[in-house]
Amino acid sequence: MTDNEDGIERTGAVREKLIEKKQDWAREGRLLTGTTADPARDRLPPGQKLVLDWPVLDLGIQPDVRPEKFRLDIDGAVENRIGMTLDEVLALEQQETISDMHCVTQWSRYDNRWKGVAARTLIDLVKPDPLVRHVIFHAHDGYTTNVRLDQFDQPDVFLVHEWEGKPISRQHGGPVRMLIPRLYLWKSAKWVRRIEFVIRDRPGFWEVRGYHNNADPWLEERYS
Ligand SMILES: Nc1nc2c(c(=O)[nH]1)N[C@H]1C(S)=C(S)[C@@H](COP(=O)(O)O)O[C@H]1N2
Ligand SMILES: [Mo]
Repeated sequence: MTDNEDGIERTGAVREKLIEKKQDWAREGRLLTGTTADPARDRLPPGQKLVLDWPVLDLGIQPDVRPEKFRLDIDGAVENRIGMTLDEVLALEQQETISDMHCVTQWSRYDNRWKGVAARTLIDLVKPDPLVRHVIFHAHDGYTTNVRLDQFDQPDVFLVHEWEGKPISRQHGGPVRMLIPRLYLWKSAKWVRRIEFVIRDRPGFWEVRGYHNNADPWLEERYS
């Protein structure tokens, strides 16, 4: 158990062996079928298998983000930098969305019902500089991931806090995580603590370890 200056407890340890194995897979191009699919016609992206449960994947550390300790900073190259408590996030306009999830380790899960704040609502709040092209997500376990601004600014992208009518559990990144359903799930940061708008791209945890920068499951962009 570790506890640091943000007062958030973390249990577990970074699973170095697992991270190395996934890095090897990326180097070898494991799981690649070499095909693409058309999201207008096919629901399951190439090489994916449908699951009914919801697997848990992370680096091995699960932060215990108590609701009263939750803070979300949205900053970088923006007109209004903001910091919000959980109550302040919940006071923003809430929307429901249903989406599929696709993980690079080959599982897909259909029809997940979420509740949260649309990416557009966040963008309107902070007003990114016109030069901003990318968004970096920082999480409480030290995880980071990056997407292009145009991938973030989509109607199905949300900061979510409910799944199937219940608060998102700690193991799935609660109280609040990102949801970017049209990209492989590693782009959806659990335990998000900071959303940073940037002019120049900066690859995240998996992106520097051989995963694709763009991560479109329909184009099977698993590895770079
Ligand atoms: N903070 C954080 N977010 C993360 C990860 C992580 O290790 N830490 N793993 C990513 C990966 S690789 C996947 S597949 C999904 C898994 O989300 P789940 O555990 O809710 O299925 O979270 C993504 N977001
Ligand atoms: Mo993943």
